[in-house]
Amino acid sequence: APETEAPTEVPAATPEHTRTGMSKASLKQAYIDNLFYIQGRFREVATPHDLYMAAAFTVRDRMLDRWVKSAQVYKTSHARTVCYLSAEYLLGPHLANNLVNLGISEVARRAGEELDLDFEAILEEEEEPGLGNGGLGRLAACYMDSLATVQIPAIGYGIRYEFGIFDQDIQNGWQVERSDTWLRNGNPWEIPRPKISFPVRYGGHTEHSRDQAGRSRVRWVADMVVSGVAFDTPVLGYGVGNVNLLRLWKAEAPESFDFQVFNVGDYYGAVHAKIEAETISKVLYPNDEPEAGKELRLKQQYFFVSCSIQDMIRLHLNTVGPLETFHEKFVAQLNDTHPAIAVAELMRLLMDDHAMPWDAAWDITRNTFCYTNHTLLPEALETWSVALFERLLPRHLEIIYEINRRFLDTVRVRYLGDEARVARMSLIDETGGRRIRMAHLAVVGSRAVNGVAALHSELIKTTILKDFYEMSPERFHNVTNGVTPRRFIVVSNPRLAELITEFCGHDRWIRDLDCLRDLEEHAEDPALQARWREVKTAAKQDLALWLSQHGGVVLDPQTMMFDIQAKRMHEYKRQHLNVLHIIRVYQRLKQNPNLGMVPRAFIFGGKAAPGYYMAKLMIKLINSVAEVINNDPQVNGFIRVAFMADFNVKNGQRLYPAADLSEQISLAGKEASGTGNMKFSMNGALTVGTLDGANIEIRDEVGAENFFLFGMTAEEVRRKQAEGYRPWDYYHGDDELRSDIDLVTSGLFSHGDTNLFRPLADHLINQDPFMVLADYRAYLNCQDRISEVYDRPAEWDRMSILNVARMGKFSSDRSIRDYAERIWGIEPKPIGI
Ligand code: OX2
Repeated sequence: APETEAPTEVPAATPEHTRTGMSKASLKQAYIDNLFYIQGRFREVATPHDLYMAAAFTVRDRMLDRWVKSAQVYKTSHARTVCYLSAEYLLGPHLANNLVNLGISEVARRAGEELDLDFEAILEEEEEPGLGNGGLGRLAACYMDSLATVQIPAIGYGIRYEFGIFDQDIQNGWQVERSDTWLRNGNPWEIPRPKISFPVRYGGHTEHSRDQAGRSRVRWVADMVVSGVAFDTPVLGYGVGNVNLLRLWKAEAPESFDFQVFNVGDYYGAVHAKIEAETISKVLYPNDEPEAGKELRLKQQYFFVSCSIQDMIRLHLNTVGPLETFHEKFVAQLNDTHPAIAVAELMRLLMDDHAMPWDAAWDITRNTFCYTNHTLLPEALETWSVALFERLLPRHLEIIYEINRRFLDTVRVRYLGDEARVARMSLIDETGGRRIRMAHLAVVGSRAVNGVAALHSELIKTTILKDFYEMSPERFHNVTNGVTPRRFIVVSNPRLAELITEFCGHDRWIRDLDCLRDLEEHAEDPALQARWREVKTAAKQDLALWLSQHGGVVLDPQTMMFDIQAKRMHEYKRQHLNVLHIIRVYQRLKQNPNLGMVPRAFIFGGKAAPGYYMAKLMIKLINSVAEVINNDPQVNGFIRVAFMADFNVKNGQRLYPAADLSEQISLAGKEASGTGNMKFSMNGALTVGTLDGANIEIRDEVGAENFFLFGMTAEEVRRKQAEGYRPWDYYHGDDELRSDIDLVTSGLFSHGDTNLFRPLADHLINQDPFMVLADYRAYLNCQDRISEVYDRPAEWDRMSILNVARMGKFSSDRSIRDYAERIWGIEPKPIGI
């Protein structure tokens, strides 16, 4: 195509230029070419999806250009590499993020305009890969972004679920799940690697023998084989040449297996085997915390772990050589216990396939793995029945027994006669049915263990892993979680990003978030405050418009404070505490319609695990309260309630910029870290929160005076529980609380049905495991304070600016640097552009 652009543009484009060039002209030409050669379309007949695909391929080509260079440098320099093992990656839409990281958002937008494309519509067309449930999966995605940005060679290993987290509809106030079909229209970001595939075996038995040298050898004769095939997604760092790899495994029936069955004429048997194999990577388990305990889930865990470890061994043999140095080439981070079977799998591969003696294999294994714990909730700690293990992974069970035998001997020597301790620390829980404690396997098999926020890491040491901490305290660490400012500021809140850049005088903050401190000196500047407010109001307008178009709730962005709680639905996160506050305000307004109050929009978003009855009832309650309040003309000028259906990454990006107030109200000691708290605060929301998880550190950073704190501390919670917590005392001792709970069951919110919400109310009054009633009064008082401050805009804006200015610590870049320096011992490998 002839160049008609300004002289700074590349001259007459060669094919190479248009394929990877960053100028507007190259982008335009590449876009047209991709539409034609990949989608087989020209502009006039292209569907919106064709237009999106062409954009995605245009961006992908530019990433692949850098990817190849990264791979070459990593390979020839034998770079030490992090392997992040995670059953979940909650990636969110790729296109806008990749444009930002490539640094071509603006020029691409202009190219789009000149081609007469609707840029926003193209971005909207993307189906996000929702290969995770919530915080844990999103953390893995943030870490992939930061690993590339801080230039650490890394591979993310996981599962290419055909169906990710379900889509949530709200029907008649209830959650209805729809299957997520993100792959239906093809995924332009992944590259299938049919030649990178590994067999994964299940079942059967083991045969023990001795080789000629008299060493014992084990053969595992399995009775099922599936094949794991790699699908690679490039992950580009922001403003750097480094591209890392996200390698997700898809389960297929191995060809040879098919043929075997074919040869004996069992055609249907072969088809059945194929279906059974493919089932393994079919669907993501939709639980956030509680453990699923399903056989297919264990199959999934072993499936992706085995493929990943086999792949690491292959890479090592191809590049470095002898397996004795495996742990010098790789460090493998276990994202919770879901991949903990990796400890036994690496042992098995080193010993059985590579003839390594136990001690050498154990040395390598122990020096390869590190383990991150994400929860203290007892119901979320994974255990697998020994019987299931024996049936599915007989060889691994033997290895686990042997690890345990050797480990418990060291415990016995260290703590003479303390058999109770031995039983507590065992990898096998012998109380009740025999079960394998995956957290213990992960700890024993790892060089380092970490929690995800300061409080959480302390609690690990005093509760669930106390014995292990006492035995080897030097292996316990804290790495406070972080989130990527690229996706959660630059992509989702471009107006704020621009304003920050203007007042900081630079955009270095995007890769060095501590630079946001440069905003502090402007916190009281009326000029910044006015602009700050404009940006917030504009984001609220966007959200209000979107909500009115999706679900029909009308909110006033000019007058109303946007008070948002968006996260998985769970009793420990206490969405019902928020609802009790709404009901209190409602009752106050009904009693005194002339009550002068700051108008508020209470906005919720979050999915409930399909089998979690109480969480689903909370969704129904929120929607029922919304229906009554939003239709009551006496109050709906002051308060409105909205439930945003299908909270996912894309919808989260609409919420975070628009929040004035962020609800982080879990019972102290229950939320390991939380990361939504960081996303809101980075976008200028003030937090109402307990001293839980990363809230504590957020408050330390932004200053206690810029954070709305309420509620018991973890220590007070522990004491109250030990004394015997009696929620009914609170219920009977506080007239307003009683009246709010009674209103829930009065039938007002349920068209006269006094039974619908009874289980929820009864549970609060009688059990209240997450102490909603104990924190109720403190929460209300705090909320009243919040309304007062919101009435003083200059003060609120100042606090909001300071929150953003002091969020540097919560960049996932900082988390990754912490891991790299303190846990992995790994250096950046910079690759220029
Ligand atoms: C979540 C934790 O609940 C949350 O507090 C934390 O911020 C997040 O992980 C990332 O560390 N499943 N999800 C979590 O833990 C588990 C288990």
